[in-house]
Amino acid sequence: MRFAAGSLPGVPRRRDVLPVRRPLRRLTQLTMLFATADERSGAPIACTTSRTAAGATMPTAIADSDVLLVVDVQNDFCPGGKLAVPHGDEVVAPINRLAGRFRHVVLTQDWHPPGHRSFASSHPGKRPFETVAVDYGQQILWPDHCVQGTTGAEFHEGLQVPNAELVLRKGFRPTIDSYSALYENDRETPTGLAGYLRERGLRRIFIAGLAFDFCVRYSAEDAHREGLDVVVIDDACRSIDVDGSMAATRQVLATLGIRCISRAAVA
Ligand code: VGL
Ligand code: ZN
Repeated sequence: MRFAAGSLPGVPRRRDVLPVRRPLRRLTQLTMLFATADERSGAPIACTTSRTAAGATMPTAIADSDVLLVVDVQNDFCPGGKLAVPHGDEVVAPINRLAGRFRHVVLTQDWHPPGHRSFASSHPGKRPFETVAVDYGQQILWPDHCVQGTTGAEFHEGLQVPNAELVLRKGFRPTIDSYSALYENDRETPTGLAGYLRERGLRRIFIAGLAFDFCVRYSAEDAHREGLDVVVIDDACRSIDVDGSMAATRQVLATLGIRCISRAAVA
């Protein structure tokens, strides 16, 4: 099965997404082709970046009102883990370096109770990566992963982000999955992060981590919907790539005008 952009299983399509007015930039916005962050596919990621009239890529300077969101850099998403993302551990060192340059950093942690509804093992006769219909749409069934209190749910031991201000746990409600750091998969139940960012005056969010095509993607979409300026640092992400999910993610991000930039372009 292939999933159209905006209609991945586990997340219903929103009908109330309003276009957010982006500030007019003096730079020309061009859609560029970048090397993919996922070495399995070899396909390029279509990204939007900022270029000067002369054609030089403008680095994006980190400001005090920016936050780096580090998504789910946990053992179970790394090689050897229960839901290993290919090359997932390769994001650790780049994220450590990036995080030290941000004034504000938030970490997310996928944090499921045993027997979570998103686990294939909770659905007799179902196997991981099959889908089931749930209240909020189609849900991909995953191998048991990131179970609360287990080693698999811990951050990768190499992750060194001492300046992180908040660790946000998500996916702890037994019957609903939560890919996004802002809303659970019904796209209505808030995690509280949008309010936190708003109250703290953090208006631009850079996103890195695992997995590009699930938790990074939905965090980026929801942050954009909240009116935040969103930047995905694509070479500090890796993808699961289930049934075209990585291509669908590229398409959605490009359609929404969410910038994907490389680490090198973060000044
Ligand atoms: C994730 C699938 C299930 C992710 C979490 O972090 O992208 N994917 N739970
Ligand atoms: Zn999960």
